[in-house]
Amino acid sequence: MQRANSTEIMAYPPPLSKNKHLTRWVEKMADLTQPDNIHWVDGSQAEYDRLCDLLVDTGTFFPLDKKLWPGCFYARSTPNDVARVEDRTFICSLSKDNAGPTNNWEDPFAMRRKLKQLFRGSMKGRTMYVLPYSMGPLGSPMSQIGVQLTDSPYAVVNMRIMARIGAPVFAEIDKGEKRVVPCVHSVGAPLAPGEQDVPWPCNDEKYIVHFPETREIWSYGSGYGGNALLGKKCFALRIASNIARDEGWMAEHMLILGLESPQDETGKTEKTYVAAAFPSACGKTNLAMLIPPAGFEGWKVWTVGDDIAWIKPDATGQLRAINPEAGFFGVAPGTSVKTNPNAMATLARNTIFTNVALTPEGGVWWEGMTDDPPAECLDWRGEFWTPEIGKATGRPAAHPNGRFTAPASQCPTIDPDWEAPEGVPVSAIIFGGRRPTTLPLVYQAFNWSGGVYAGATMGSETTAASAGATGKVRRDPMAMLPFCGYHMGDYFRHWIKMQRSLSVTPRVFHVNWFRKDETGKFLWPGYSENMRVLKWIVDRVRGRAQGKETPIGWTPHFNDINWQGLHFSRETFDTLQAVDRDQWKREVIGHEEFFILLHDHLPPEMIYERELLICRL
Ligand code: TSX
Ligand code: MN
Repeated sequence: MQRANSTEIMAYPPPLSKNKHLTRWVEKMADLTQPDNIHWVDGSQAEYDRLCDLLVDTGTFFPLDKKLWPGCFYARSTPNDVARVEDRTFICSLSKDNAGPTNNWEDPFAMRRKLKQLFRGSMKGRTMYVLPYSMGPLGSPMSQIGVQLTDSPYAVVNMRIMARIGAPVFAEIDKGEKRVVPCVHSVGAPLAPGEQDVPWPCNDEKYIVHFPETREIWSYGSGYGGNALLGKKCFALRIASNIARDEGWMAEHMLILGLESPQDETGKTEKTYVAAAFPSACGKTNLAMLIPPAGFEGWKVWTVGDDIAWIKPDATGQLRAINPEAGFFGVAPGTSVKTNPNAMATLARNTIFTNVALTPEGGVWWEGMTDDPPAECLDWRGEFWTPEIGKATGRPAAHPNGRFTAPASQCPTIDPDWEAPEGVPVSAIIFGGRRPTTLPLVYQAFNWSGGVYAGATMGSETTAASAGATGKVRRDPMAMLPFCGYHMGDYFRHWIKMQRSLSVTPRVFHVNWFRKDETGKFLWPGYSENMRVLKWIVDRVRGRAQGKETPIGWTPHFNDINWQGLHFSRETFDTLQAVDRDQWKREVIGHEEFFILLHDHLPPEMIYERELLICRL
């Protein structure tokens, strides 16, 4: 051991785990990163309160008004640390071929050398938190455990909302029955003795690194969201997708919701669960918390999760899903009582806001929250902002990626079974995208491989908020492009193979809330009205609704949809559902263009499906 005082550091507070592997690894990492203290996270409310006080003292947190926003805190990041950094995200598999062309790859041995160099002394002057977490309900056979070493108390308090953490997880680790995924995180801003800390420490140089074979995560230089809350994208998607492929299950970028019918004559209701994948900016959280419109009296929509689904066949061959998370890390701008009243109720208390605007009353505000902006506020940079200044400079008050971290348990529509250890049964999988043309409001794939093809070829129009040219289709298979921890072609093959372990195959659908007419107007009102589409999906799953056969799949007849409470013309419906053969011929060329990138790993089923589609057109 290099440092004479390392056992001293370990002595107080005492390690909360007796697991020798764990304690030795913590010691080894402390020797590398040289923190001043080691804090074993127990996950208690008292500890959370103390950490929030500490964050207030260092200027990271501002406590919001206790009457307006009880238990809420406000944080601002530095302007160079506002989002996930995809170009600094690496999948360091042993062979480059395993990472595939859609991931950044570096040689794992070279990367380890680089990381050792970066992490050497990186926690000087700070406390290293030993943060154990369970993705999924504690003790569920579908849950997975990680331990994140981090020098960011901001990461710890966010993780307490987003995952199950602390002493009960150490107890689970000490049983020794489950794999533990080691995660090391440093903001990369060591402090010299006596040096004053800044509100948001981070480093210009960032590395978000995954070692899929050894199931390890190393994150350096960022304190923000997906870069720092390692249980979320890094573990629950990139590492878990590798584990899932090896073990025969699926780690997906999907929301999960339950649709409950009104009571029948005998008082019984029917509950149908669906999982849905959408690229960013399609309103996934809004759909997960949907409120049925007029005409759907007695129907209930239940929220299980808004971002990630772990889906596994049970002993009978039925797919079951858990939400591995315990909170919502949602985009604030655009969220309002009009677009998502359930989200607004969820984030009304015990929530952490990052990079939104701060009002003089000690409240938060963001674009789209209310019709009228506050007369004045401090923007996400901490600068004085008025609607006039906003107009003149074009600067929004909240960062477009400003976030809320809120406990899922506070969602008014949280499903009674959202923490069921065995998960909920999944009857349908929905893919979707933001497509101004070509794709109808809804269609059902003919079968599983047709559904996998629909997911593999899905895409979304690039918006002003996304990088690159606006108005082009960006392919984002199963919404997993930035999150699949191995070769995308092998991922399609895994999807195809999953069917063999199923006794009932979930039905697969594609939806598009965003089709426009020639004048650029949205053809579909969206939001609550999407319930009408979900109801058709339920009816198809239950074998009740007739489908209309088209070249791309089954679509609803006008009268298969419940139109009660909405004036919607048959003519607009026909435009919305039209399958235009010429547009679709261009579309398949787009599929081919994307497939070329993956050709040497593409499962033959994808080629066959494309050929069959061309023949039907
Ligand atoms: O979240 C959205 N959903 C899903 C809701 C359950 N949004 C917001 C997307 C950005 C995150 C939508 N925007 C949806 C939608 O279904 N649809 C649209 C497009 C749209 C926007 C405004 C109108 C209609 C459609 N307004 C009027 O028709 C008045
Ligand atoms: Mn997501």
